[in-house]
Amino acid sequence: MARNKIALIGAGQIGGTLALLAGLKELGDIVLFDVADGVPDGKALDLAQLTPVEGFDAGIWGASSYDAIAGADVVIVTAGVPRKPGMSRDDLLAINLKVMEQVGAGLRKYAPDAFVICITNPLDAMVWALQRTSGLPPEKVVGMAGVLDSARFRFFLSEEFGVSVEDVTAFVMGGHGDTMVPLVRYSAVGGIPVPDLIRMGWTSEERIAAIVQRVRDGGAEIVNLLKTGSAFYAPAAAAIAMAESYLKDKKRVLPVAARLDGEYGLRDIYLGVPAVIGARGVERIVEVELDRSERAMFERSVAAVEGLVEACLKIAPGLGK
Ligand code: A3D
Repeated sequence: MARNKIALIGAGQIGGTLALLAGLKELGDIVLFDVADGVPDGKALDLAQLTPVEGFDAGIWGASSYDAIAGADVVIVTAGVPRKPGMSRDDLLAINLKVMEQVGAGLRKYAPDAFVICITNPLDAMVWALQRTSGLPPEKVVGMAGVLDSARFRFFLSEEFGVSVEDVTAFVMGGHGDTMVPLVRYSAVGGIPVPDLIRMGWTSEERIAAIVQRVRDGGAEIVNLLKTGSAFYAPAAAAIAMAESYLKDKKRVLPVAARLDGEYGLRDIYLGVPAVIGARGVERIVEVELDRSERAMFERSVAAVEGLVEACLKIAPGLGK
């Protein structure tokens, strides 16, 4: 059986880490694509030279033309520019929307059967645009944010309780950004819901509220420390977990930005929801019950994402059909 092929569009900080993790996990051969002259080739060569040391077999190549992604099973998209000082969110949106148009055309032509994971920000709008520009089936185009945001929540909870990260489950829904919805009620330690742990005196409501806020600010906390660039190890690991669930038909239940088609009363919008990821892509969206305050947070998040999509449509009205 031939190896799987994984194409990485964008060979920056996250792209390089994705290639390393995909290689170490032997998920398949890897193509790194980027418009920056020499960068994908340099990173691919460096990584290829790591394979004898780590002892895995994978072809790792750099590329600057889209034909190199032909036949990819999984495509992970990080192409774009980060927000620079003085640049508004709308400026960033306009630039990265253009990038999604290019990537979408490449996918449509060379990798129409791939499972596509978008990471480029602003996430929920970019994955929506990528599905539109590529024309790929919505169940095969998803965004990565919830796995990362939930991982941050899990890590902070594990620190709070002094327990293994393995035994902490946590759950973040909604759009990626200030309005994300960390769901305390659906987060647990060894199966014990966090509200029960508060009642048991393991922690307090105030401390959990502070953790929830830290999750919301998780990206900014790292940007402020790094000064240049944003988080890349954990975002890459999160996308690899999604790719692995698809390639191995694991049917993991992961929070992903998925296209809603009536779920949560919404249509034609990408939003972070729990979903079963298997060989058919998004195989099922889980509609969890939200209480009144969770619903209010979720609706704020929906409004924020709708605002971003409207901004995309102003720039590229053709995407609206
Ligand atoms: P960075 O290291 O700048 O890599 C981006 C790469 O994209 C660069 O190598 C560019 O040369 C390349 N690029 C730019 N334009 C194109 C194009 N038209 N075609 C192909 N490649 C192009 O950034 P990064 O890897 O740190 O982050 C990548 C993206 O992920 C950014 O948009 C971040 O904001 C986003 N991000 C999202 C999350 C989420 O949780 C959703 C977390 C962290 C980062």
